[in-house]
Amino acid sequence: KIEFGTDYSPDVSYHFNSKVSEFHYGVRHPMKPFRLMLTDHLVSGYGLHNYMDLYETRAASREELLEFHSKDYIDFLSKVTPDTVSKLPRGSLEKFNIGDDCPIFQGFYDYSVLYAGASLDASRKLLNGQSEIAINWSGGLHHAKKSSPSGFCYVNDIVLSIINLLRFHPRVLYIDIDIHHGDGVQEAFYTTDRVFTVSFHKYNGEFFPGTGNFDELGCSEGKHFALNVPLEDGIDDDSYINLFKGVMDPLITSYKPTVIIQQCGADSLGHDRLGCFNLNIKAHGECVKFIKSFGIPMLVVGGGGYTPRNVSRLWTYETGILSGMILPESLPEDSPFREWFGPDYSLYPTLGDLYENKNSKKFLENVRIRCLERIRYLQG
Ligand code: VJV
Ligand code: CA
Ligand code: ZN
Repeated sequence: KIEFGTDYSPDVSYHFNSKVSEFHYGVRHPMKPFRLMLTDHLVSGYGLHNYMDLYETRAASREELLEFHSKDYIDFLSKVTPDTVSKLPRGSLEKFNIGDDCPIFQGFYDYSVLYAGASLDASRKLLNGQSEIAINWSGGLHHAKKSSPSGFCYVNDIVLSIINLLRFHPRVLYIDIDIHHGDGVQEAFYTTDRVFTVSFHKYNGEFFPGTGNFDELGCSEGKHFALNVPLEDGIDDDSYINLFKGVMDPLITSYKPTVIIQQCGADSLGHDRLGCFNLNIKAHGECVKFIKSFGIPMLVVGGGGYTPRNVSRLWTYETGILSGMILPESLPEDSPFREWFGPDYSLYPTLGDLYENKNSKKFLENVRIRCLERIRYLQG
């Protein structure tokens, strides 16, 4: 049933370790690593595993984490457990921002080094030319800082991979379509022109993490090498795609990145438990397809996404796009967890009908024009 597309790519690697999907942030916590298990079952149910190079990933080493994170912080992360966390001296939880968003759950360090190891493995495949596209759906944890966790993210696999790619790549482009601002990645490369960061996100000054206004554009050497695209609730497929292509096309043409990292947070889909956009799976996927069409080596990571059945549909659909395989709309019949996908059993059910679109045509046109003015600075 699965067919070769005209853009079938033989050099796609898929990096996963099913152990990451077995961790729990806590019963009512919105981040569910189990969504990665659902995704992997759909990907293999469609037979996509036969058209990619599969790698079971290993844990990132302490030395690799120290390329970005501070020694203090990694010492703390590697030692603290749910049993010891309650016995820590007052102030140390505050110091490291431990709380409801980033709980110390059983095995959280093993979980963190596994998703980071997968992104590092993926970046290595791109560096040595064995892959044109490398995929790690367990990565994309864009909020983690040098010395603190933030927004469900403990270590920043994206920053670590970019640091690795910078060993041989002169210009790295980071694209973030999670509904939240990619603050950790932006901050890490705010003063360099060798990494261009762009994030599309909901912004009103309050929505987590509170940053990502248009006026954050980088500083010193990095001035004009950060771009923020703040959006209102309820953006729909056509508005998002038009804006995304209208900005990314001139940006890629001017910046000429030698490698691209795309963060594909699924919380920008309609019906997400934390999000408030109206995107359908095909529209989100269209953004990935568009970036792929430039033919630049790509590292593709996951990120947010809090309605597990739709997260797994999206990342399966995008795995199809990236490998250049065409997937039938009806989900594989003999797949475990099939009951999660009823009553439609479709790869792309309608999701974009929940919120009123608060982004007027005028507002979006203004955002687009202001982005283009910024991009013009790149040509000097
Ligand atoms: O808005 C916040 C911060 C608070 C303080 C902590 N409380 C729990 C929530 C409000 C101000 N945090 C956000 C973090 C979003 C992280 C997104 C991560 C990504 O998608 O960009 C990348 C992976 C937030 N929004 C919703 C929640 N936290 C939330 C956290 C919970 C929860 C319900 C909602 C934590 C535990 C439990 N319920 C049981
Ligand atoms: Ca974003
Ligand atoms: Zn998010």
